[in-house]
Amino acid sequence: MTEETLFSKIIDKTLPSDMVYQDDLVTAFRDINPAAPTHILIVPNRVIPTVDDIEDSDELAMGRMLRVARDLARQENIAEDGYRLIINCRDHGRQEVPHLHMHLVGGKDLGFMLRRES
Ligand code: DGP
Repeated sequence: MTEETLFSKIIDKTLPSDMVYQDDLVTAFRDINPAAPTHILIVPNRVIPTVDDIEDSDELAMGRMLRVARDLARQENIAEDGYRLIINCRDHGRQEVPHLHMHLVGGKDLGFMLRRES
């Protein structure tokens, strides 16, 4: 049996969320602690802990995540101004929830992505 995660409970609706999209492969819901006016998490329905755990057979779901991000950005009216898609991986990436997820963040100027080392 696949291990349950916080996000798999949101996917199967055991836990409540502000869900904005769901299909056979992916689910999207608003982040509980938004960093911008639009902050949506797009997750595969299958529990994939990190990017490093993606299998070849997940390719369709990974593509679906991007397609859904494009559509949700349009729905949220942030597509024209632009937005950022972020996937954190493990400790150095500061991944908190061990169920792969893509942040769709926008609705304001997000500044530079990372501080340069020099
Ligand atoms: P990351 O650091 O990339 O693992 O981001 C995890 C995100 O998950 C963080 O922005 C907050 C969000 N989050 C954590 N718990 C919940 C929850 O119970 N519901 C929702 N909607 N979002 C959550």
